[in-house]
Amino acid sequence: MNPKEPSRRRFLKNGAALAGLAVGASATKASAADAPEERVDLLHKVGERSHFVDAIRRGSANNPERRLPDEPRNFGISTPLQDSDGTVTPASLHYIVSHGYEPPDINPQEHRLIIHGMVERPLSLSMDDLRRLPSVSRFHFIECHGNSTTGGLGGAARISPDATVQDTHGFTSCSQWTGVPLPLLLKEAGVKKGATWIIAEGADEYKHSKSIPIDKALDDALVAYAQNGEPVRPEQGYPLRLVIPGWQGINNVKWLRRIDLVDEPYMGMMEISRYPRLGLDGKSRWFEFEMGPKSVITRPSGGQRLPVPGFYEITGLAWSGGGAIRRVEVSTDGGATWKDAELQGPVASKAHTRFTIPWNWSGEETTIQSRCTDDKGTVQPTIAEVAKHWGVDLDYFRKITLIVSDLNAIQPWKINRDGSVKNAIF
Ligand SMILES: Nc1nc2c(c(=O)[nH]1)N[C@H]1C(S)=C(S)[C@@H](COP(=O)(O)O)O[C@H]1N2
Ligand SMILES: [Mo]
Repeated sequence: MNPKEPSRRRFLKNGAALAGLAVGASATKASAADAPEERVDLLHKVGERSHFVDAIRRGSANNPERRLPDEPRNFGISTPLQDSDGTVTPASLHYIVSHGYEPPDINPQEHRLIIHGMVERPLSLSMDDLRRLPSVSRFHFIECHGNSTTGGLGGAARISPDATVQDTHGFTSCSQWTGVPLPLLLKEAGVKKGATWIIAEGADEYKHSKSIPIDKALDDALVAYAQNGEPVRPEQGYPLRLVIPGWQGINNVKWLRRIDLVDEPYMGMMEISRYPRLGLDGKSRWFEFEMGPKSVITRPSGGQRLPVPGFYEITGLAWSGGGAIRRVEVSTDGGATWKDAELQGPVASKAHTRFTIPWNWSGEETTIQSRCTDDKGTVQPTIAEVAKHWGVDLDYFRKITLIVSDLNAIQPWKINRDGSVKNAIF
């Protein structure tokens, strides 16, 4: 180290290193050595995380007024993004939106994917059939378009000053998905002239279905049987799910059992009841698909506390349905100036992208935020810019109780003098 430039290499000042050590040393809990023999044998077969790790998914309560009569539980369950590193979400922490239903218990030996409708050769494929076909593995985020919106998912928690990044942005996760490209399957079936939509249907209790334009199905859609190197988890659609990269989460049909080729959208229950975006003019926007560029700082973020002034790495995630993330800028002075963050490679298209930037916190009150730009050159807007674009005032976002879908506004976090971090979206 060059002694003339000590600050460039010495990050931890003001005793932060020792404070951190003290926390680790005080934690004493049972260790694996105490475990009975059978448990050790089991752990050798299938591992589990350390019992010191406490990151958990959280349920977001349904708005009782909008709850369907037979919807039993939480509308959605969110990912603890504040505890995330890198870009892959552990399957056990992937967010869940199953509209309150539990996953069906599907025997893969009996499961079939049927492709029919406007095709030359209808197909009925077993899981073994699918595994014999050429496969691809791709990193893609899935995101409910109610994520990071006001109203709807997260509800009041999303706009509360005490919101965590799990409350504000926990309805997105990213996995490496492995499976068969849907264009390959559709070619096998032979798409008939005039087929313009596919209707994908799941095997869940209410038979989730979604209308998807055939051009997207023939572009980069994927029929996935694996997630992060293991079979897709039950909550994510075991044994088979559709992955529609970069589009609203609702399109990624889980427990996929049927693809019907048709010449018009079918107006499935969820796509017409819950998911259209209601404007102030009383008109609904239907069939919006692509998720816009979005980024959020995950550390430091809402609910966390900076113990002392000094060095911190600011880190977060950026993603876009429009392609790869090209740039992330971070402001640590309330939006007055912006600096380019570093993107941790490799940067995948339509996938979470990790960004980092070094920061020295002076101990003064300030606001930190990130904004991203995607391949198409689209820049993430502020909430004021979104309001202007939609022709609404900011009160609209505060008062709305329905899902305001596709809100990709910049997320500011306020740092108080005592080091506490608060949601500063308003
Ligand atoms: N079969 C089925 N597929 C479904 C759903 C569902 O309820 N049933 N929910 C959709 C919605 S709205 C979202 S946001 C994503 C959530 O995927 P995840 O639960 O794996 O995170 O799945 C979609 N696919
Ligand atoms: Mo969703």
